[in-house]
Amino acid sequence: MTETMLSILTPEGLRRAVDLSDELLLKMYRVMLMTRALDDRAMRAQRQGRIGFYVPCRGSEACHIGSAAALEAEDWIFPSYRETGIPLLRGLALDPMIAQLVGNTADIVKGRQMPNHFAFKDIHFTSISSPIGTQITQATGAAMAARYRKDGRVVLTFMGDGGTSSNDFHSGLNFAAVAKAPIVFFITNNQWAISCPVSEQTASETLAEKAAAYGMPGVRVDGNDIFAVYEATRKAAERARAGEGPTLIEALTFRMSSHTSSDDAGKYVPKEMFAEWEKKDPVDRLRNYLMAHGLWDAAREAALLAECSEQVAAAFKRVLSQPGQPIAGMFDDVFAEMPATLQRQREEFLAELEQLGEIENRSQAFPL
Ligand SMILES: Cc1ncc(C[n+]2csc(CCOP(=O)(O)OP(=O)(O)O)c2C)c(N)n1
Ligand SMILES: [Mg+2]
Repeated sequence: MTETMLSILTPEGLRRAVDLSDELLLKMYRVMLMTRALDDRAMRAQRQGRIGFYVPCRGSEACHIGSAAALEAEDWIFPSYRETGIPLLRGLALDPMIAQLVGNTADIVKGRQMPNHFAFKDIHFTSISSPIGTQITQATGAAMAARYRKDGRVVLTFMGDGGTSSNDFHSGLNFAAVAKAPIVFFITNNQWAISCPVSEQTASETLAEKAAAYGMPGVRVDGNDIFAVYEATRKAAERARAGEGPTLIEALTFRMSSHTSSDDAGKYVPKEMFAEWEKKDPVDRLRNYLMAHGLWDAAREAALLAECSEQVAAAFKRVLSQPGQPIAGMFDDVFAEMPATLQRQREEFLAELEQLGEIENRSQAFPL
């Protein structure tokens, strides 16, 4: 079974009208450029040893920015780990994101999560978890709760092509469909799960067709076409909010980077693939549309590029100027009242550190 792929944006314009205001288009474009600037700078900061680890999202900006833009601000996002643009779309400043990468005193989770594992409750963006697929069942549970509470909220959860092989994929989709939970399952099919190509991930022709087995609609979209992504998600969210249950969206895109800062995709992704997808860059495609429709020009492009890179550089500088987490803090926030045994360990540990003269010499380097 092969579904046709929803694609709306062509080099000549739109195949059909989409209910998307110029204002929102320009906002999404701005967030895409800011996300790229953050992505580039974060990778450089990792190479410079300023942060320990980063997960680039280059190439999949239209997938997560376009789909999140189709939701309401109160709706919950259960991310995978490559949805860096969503907090920015929801108005979060750069500083808390960068602080999470650095893990110093500016970080709201006190450096206790792995870098790039953001969690921003105020903007309804739940914590990223490393184990593949766990967010799918968590998101389903949250959507079922929303249905019981009748709070009108929709949940949008992301996973990669590799994530569709997880046990949570089955449990999450099955429960959600049976319970008619208000959830949108969004697969960012970037064709690779680290070095495993999608052809070795599944024998299904498409990932979207897996929806049929669960009794929900499956839609395949061009993931580098922000109009198609927005439109498919808007429809799925509308359906979810109307009590009609979940939808599975597969967005076809390409990871225009390595898996993470610890990987080198040049060792296993064919060079021609990079060249082919470079021509379909989602940021270029939206820019071309905006320019062709008089919504953008070269001067505005240059000004915005400069602004994004200055803002990201300034935010990194502000965050990096903050002190590291106090080492004794690792004993905090575990018990409401610290047990005597832990108290003793803490004192012994501090006495030992003092003896070694290491208390003042804490570096902020991440031990990877
Ligand atoms: C349960 C589990 N198994 C293996 C890993 C190691 N791992 C981290 S990312 C990844 C690949 C995931 O690929 P995909 O779902 O396509 O997402 P992408 O990285 O392409 O965005 C793997 C195997 C893990 N984190 N969790
Ligand atoms: Mg993948």
